[in-house]
Amino acid sequence: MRYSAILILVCAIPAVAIAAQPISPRFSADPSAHFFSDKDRGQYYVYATDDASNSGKYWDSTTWRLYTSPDSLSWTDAGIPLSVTVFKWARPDAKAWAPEVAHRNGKYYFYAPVGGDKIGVAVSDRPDGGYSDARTTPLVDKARDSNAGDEPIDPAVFVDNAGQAYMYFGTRVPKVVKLGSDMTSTDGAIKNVVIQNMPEGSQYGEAPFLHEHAGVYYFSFSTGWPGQIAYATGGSPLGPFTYRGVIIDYLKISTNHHSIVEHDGKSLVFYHDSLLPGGSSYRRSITTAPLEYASDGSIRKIALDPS
Ligand code: FUB
Repeated sequence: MRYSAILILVCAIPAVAIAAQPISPRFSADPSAHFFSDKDRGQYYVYATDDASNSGKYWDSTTWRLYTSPDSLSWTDAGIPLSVTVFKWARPDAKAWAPEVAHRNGKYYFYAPVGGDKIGVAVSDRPDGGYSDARTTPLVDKARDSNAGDEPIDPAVFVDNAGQAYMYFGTRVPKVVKLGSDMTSTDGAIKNVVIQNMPEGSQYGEAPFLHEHAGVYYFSFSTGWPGQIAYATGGSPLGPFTYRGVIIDYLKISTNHHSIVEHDGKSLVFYHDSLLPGGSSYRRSITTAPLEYASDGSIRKIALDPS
């Protein structure tokens, strides 16, 4: 199914004001956005939690969803790239939450939070399906790994210029662990991410994300339930990071979750809201907006559609 997202730029100073349209008429959330230059054509890929197949009362879907686009404007629903049944160690009714995918070594690695207490990793030769469990055990397991935190969910993977991969995850206390070059093993201990100068009353909640821009590492995250998407910057992927501000303000739903992709000089933030008819905290929809930096490296806050 093809679907056009129309972004109307209203004003760019000091905030980016947009009237946003969901990228798909299907309820989905927790976008993990990428531009993969696979074979002869590059495309945007957005991996998502599938809110259309949950009960409507909780995030209890057991499959993930994928959307693709050649230009970030016209989107195709590419179906189910993976379901929890790929992992034999998981209960078949385990909830499938915010996914992440990384492209390396000519393969695609799908980081899958399963059941709220484990993160699995699956591998495929292609980005849109064919994934199989890359291990026979979870990559992170609350019951097995010390310092995995209360809820090892919301993985986000970043690979630095030296080829070192890092995985961020967790609720309430942000976590980071180095990945081996195989992308399917951890390398060393799970550490807490330190965010300095958090404003009074604000805190880390969930949905961590790391990207690099102009030599600076940006650690962004949701501040809770409901949450803002806030960000902090630092000189190393391991932190510490210093709080800088808000990218996306509170939504009318209980969660906020985003990712950032830079391609061809264009920076986009993807997040979920409840813009579709029938939308709610459990019936979310994915939208996107341009991400802009000021000359001091700060990120301009997205002005949300007031409707
Ligand atoms: O979709 C389920 C959960 O809601 C995600 O893991 C969180 O980030 C929040 O968006």
